[in-house]
Amino acid sequence: MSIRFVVGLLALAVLATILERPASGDACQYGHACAESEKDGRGCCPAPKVDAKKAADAKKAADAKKAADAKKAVDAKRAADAKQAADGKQAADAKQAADAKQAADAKLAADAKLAADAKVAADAKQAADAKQAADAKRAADEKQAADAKLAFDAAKAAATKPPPTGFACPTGMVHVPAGTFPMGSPSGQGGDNEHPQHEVTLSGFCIDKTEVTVAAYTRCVASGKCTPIRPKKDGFESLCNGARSDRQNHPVNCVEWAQAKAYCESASKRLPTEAELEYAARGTDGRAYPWGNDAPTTQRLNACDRTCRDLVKRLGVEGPMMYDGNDGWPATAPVGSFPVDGPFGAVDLAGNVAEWASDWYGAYGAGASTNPKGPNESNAYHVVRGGSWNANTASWVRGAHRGLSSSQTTGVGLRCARGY
Ligand SMILES: [Ca+2]
Ligand SMILES: [Ca+2]
Repeated sequence: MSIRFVVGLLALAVLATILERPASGDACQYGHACAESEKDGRGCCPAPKVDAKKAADAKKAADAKKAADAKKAVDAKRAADAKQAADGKQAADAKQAADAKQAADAKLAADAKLAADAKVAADAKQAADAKQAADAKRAADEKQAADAKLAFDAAKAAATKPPPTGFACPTGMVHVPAGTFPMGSPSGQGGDNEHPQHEVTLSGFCIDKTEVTVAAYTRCVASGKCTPIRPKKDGFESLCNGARSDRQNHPVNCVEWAQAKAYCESASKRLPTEAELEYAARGTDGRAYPWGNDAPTTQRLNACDRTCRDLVKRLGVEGPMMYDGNDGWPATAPVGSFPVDGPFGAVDLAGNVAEWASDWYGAYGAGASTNPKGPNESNAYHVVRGGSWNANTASWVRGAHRGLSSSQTTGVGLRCARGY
């Protein structure tokens, strides 16, 4: 017998020993309890019976959980994706809105700038246009003023040309040469209607040396060129000279303006203008009265002296006197009774009767003028100048004093003028 054989025999003997060793309870495969009758020879319970329903439920539960987990995961992913998408959309929208706002702001700013630029340009153009217009207006005004001055100077030169060689005024008239004088009164002097004092240039003219007499007017009536005086029944008609044979050399009074005008025209003359009457009374030196600046006296004119005051008082009118004395005449005096020449030789330009001017009465203009003729528009009044026998204040017989009347009075007569 060989060694190998012997060893083999020994191994088999060991193995047999192991297999024959008795089983013990703690070596059972399954740990659950079972009936004694079910135990095998080693006292071990058989394999437990499988509970198919429980397993199926468990599996189902496991499957459900797995499915739920999967769904949850899917949902979570979907929600995450949705959120991401929403966030992306929100961000995109925000960006889009921001871009739109930026674009709008940029457009707004650009528009505003454009508008501002346009306004600046428009303002600049407007200013330039206004300046151009102002310059043009100024230039036009200057030209107009220069032209007007040239025209005025030319008219003045033409108006003030000397009389023809050898010219003489008709009998009974005095020559008043062309000239320029300050018409009206300086500010602060004289009546309100004597302002503004303004420069007047007159052509030379002839003016009656005296007021028109009753005799002269009566001759005109006889010739058919004048109408008879019709005294108003005002209580003073006894002082109208026309019906009095003893007053043929007194000034005609109670004469209407239209009658005075007709009388002058009958003699190829005209009524003097207001400016001519003032110039004839004052000349160029601005004197207050025809004789100068001394106050009126009984020696210088026929005005309302004591006898005049008494006369009018008898007729129902009480008033002051111009001077306390007797100038010789309670009412009118024969023309030329006070031979105190005015600057050009006419007499009675202050007092006796005031005299109709051709002008309608109106306010003075401020500008210089040549041969002014008064307002173009008619009104109720014509100008009378010089004051009269019933003037009871020195102011009324000043050369600048402006009287006015709408009809005949005992204190208004006339004298005539003519040009050449
Ligand atoms: Ca008198
Ligand atoms: Ca007079």
